[in-house]
Amino acid sequence: MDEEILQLLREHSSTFLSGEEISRRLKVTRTAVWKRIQRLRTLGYEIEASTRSGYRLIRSPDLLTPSEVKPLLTTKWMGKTIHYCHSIDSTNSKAYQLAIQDAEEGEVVIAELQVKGRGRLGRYWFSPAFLNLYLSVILRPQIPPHQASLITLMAAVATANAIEKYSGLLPLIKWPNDILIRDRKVAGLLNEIHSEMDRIHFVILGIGVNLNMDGKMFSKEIRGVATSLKREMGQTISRKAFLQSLLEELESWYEIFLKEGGAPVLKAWRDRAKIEGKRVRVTSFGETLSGVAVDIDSDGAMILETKDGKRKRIVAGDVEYRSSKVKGQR
Ligand code: BTX
Repeated sequence: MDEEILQLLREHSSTFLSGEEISRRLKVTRTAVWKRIQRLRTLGYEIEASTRSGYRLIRSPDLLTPSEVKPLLTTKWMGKTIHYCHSIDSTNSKAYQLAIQDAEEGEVVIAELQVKGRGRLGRYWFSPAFLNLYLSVILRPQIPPHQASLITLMAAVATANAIEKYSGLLPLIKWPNDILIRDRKVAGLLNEIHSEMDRIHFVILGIGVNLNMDGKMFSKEIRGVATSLKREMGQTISRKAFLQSLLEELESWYEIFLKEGGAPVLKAWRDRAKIEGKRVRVTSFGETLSGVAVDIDSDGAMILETKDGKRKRIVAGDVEYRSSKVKGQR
C-alpha cells in the first residue's frame, strides 16, 4: 500500500490530497492511511499534513524502491521488473532463485542492505544500508558457456563507463573485474552462471558500487584498499541517478555484445584495463605465478608470460599489480 499512497501523492504533487480521498481510492480506513503516512515518514519521505486539506508529498528520500527508480529509467527492457528488498542476504542469491523460477531476462534485484553480500571465491562484500548500490541482473544470453566470461568483461566495461559518465573520473578495470579509482576498489562484480555443457540457462550479473560511504564507514579490513564515489568526488551521490546510468550502460553494452560479438567488448575492456605489459603476480587455483601480462584472449582469459618466456592462460584468479610496466610496452 505504501507504493499506492506514494503514487497518489505524486500524481497530486502540487496540491493536497485529502485523507478521505486516499482512503476511498485505496478502499481502506482513514486511520490506516494515517498509519501508512507515519510509516513513510520514518522511511524518510517528507509529507506535509493539514487537518483541513490532507497530505502533500514534499520530498522523497534517495530510496531505490521501484516507484522511486522506475520513472527515471531510460532503458528499453532492463529493469522493467525490479524486485526491491530492504534487507537481504545477497541480491545474487535472490536473483538466482528467481531465475530458476523462470524470471525473465532483464529482471533486477536491488537491496538497500546485504547481510551476506558475496564477493568472488567465497569472499564477502561489505554492504551497509542506504549508502551504496547492490544489484543483480538476470540475463539469458544464447551463447556457449565458454563465452560467459565475456559477459563479465562487458559488465565491467558498462560499470566503468557509468562511473566515468557520472563522475568525470577515469576508473581502471583490474582483471578480471574490479573497478578501481586511484588504485582503490570502488566497485566489484560477481557473475554467476547456470548452464549445461553447451547451453547457458542464465547469468546473474551481480554488481556492487560504493557510492556514499565515507572513509570511516569502511570496515577496518578494507579501509586501505577501498574507496567510494563520494570520497573521490567530495559530494553526495544520488543513488537513483547512478542506477539509471548504470542500467542504461549495461543494456546498451549487452545489446552490442549480442549483435556484434566479443570484439567491441574486448576492445573497450583493453582500453579501460591497460593490462598489456604490466608486471603481475597471479594467484590461480592455489598456484602463484609472476610475470608480465601480455593480453586477454577472445574468451577473456589473461595471457601471462612467465620469466622463462612461457605463456600461460589464466582463466580465473586474483591479480596483484607489481612495480611499473615493462619497457617498450604501452
Ligand atoms: P572480490 O572477491 O573481488 O572482492 C572481495 C574483497 O574485496 C573482500 O575480500 C574485501 O577485501 C574487499 N571488499 C569487501 N567489500 C568491499 C567493498 N564494499 N568495497 C571495496 N572492497 C571490498 C568482488 O569480489 C565482487 C563483489 C560483488 C558484490 C555484489 S553486490 C550485489 C551482488 N550480490 C552479492 O552478494 N554480490 C554482488
